[in-house]
Amino acid sequence: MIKKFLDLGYQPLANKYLKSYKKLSIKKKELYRLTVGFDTKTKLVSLFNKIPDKIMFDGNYPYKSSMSKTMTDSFRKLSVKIKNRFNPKLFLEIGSNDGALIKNFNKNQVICVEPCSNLAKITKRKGYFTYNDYWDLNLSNKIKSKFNSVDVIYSANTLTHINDLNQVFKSISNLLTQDGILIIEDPSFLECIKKLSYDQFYNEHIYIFSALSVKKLINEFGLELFDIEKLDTHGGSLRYYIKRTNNNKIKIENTVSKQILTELKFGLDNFSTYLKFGNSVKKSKNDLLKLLKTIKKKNQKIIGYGATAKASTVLNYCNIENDMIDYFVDTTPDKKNRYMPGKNIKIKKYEKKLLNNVDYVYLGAWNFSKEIFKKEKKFIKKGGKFITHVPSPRII
Ligand code: JHZ
Repeated sequence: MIKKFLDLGYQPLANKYLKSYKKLSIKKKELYRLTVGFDTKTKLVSLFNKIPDKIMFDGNYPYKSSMSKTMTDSFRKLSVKIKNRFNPKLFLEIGSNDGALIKNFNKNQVICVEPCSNLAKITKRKGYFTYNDYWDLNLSNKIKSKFNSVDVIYSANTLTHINDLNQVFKSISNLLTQDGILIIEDPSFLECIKKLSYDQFYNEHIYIFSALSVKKLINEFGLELFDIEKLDTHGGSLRYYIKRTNNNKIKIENTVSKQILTELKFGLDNFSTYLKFGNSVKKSKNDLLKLLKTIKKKNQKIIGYGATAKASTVLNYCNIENDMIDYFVDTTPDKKNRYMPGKNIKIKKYEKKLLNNVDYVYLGAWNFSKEIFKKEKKFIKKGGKFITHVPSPRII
């Protein structure tokens, strides 16, 4: 049974940055209710309102993984790890985005799968074999008929974006060699609770995984966890290493039971933990608004840094308009001169000078705060301050 624990109100589609501001309507289905639930049986956290893939991921998808050094560094390190530990002859990435990971592999070793045509074009142009398609059984069969099987399948921040998880894992199992490895990485729900980062919820994040839910989910497909790595990326992620249950050549590391125990100790199998989280989110909203209003009363200027999908949730849930945040800055070319989803807040192409005469910078990309603080030493030295809502609204 799926029980509701969080209601983030009516929200626009994240990652749809309009060219000009327009008030969106519920009637025209430009806004939808963002409510989140916990399945007491499967322990899986999911949105109630699931938007079809084709609406979310089209040929104008703006997000590019390569825009953040933290991510390109993380992918470079991972590629070395994969080569050393698994040495795949054939490597497949589901959701290859702009090729931030696969650029570290040989072209003849890699198959890319990317539904957004603007992104698939980039890896194709770089010479990587790319299927511009959604991950499902049809595609898996198509790949099977050409390549037979794949040694390592990897997917970061993608499987949680697909409605039909049963088909996802069936299609993976269909293609993996007997000794094949599946590696997935996604934000950890435990970290999300600890950091009160409710902005991890937006239409694309249909599911938020925990080790508990992944263990149960993959079991049905003859798959099991054999290692888990904790990552700092995207506000705290888990990298799950998965093998076929009947593959006894690989040892199951104690990182798996350790993570599951930590999650159980924290109460991730218990609905009351989720209800508590939902109540704390309401307080976080009030505290953030209080903080922003106090600053604005002093006529000080606040801008946003990182026009993230996460920030879209915060702005719309807290109803933050351009009388509080003047504009956002972002390095992504496709977000330039667009508007934050649902809000009359413009996104300007990042330039250092846009931080001149700014008193406070709200961290839309709080998950990259280390990288941003390093870049903005001058702003900090001149007395500029940052604002975040994670883990509680405050000035840094
Ligand atoms: P970032 C997207 O979410 C959507 P978002 C998606 N659903 C998902 O799961 C995650 O990514 C992985 C900018 N930036 O990664 C670049 C700067 O401008 O937190 C990006 O637009 N300057 C697929 O949007 C944004 O911030 C900088 O110095 O919440 C970061 O977006 C840095 C470091 C970033 O993901």
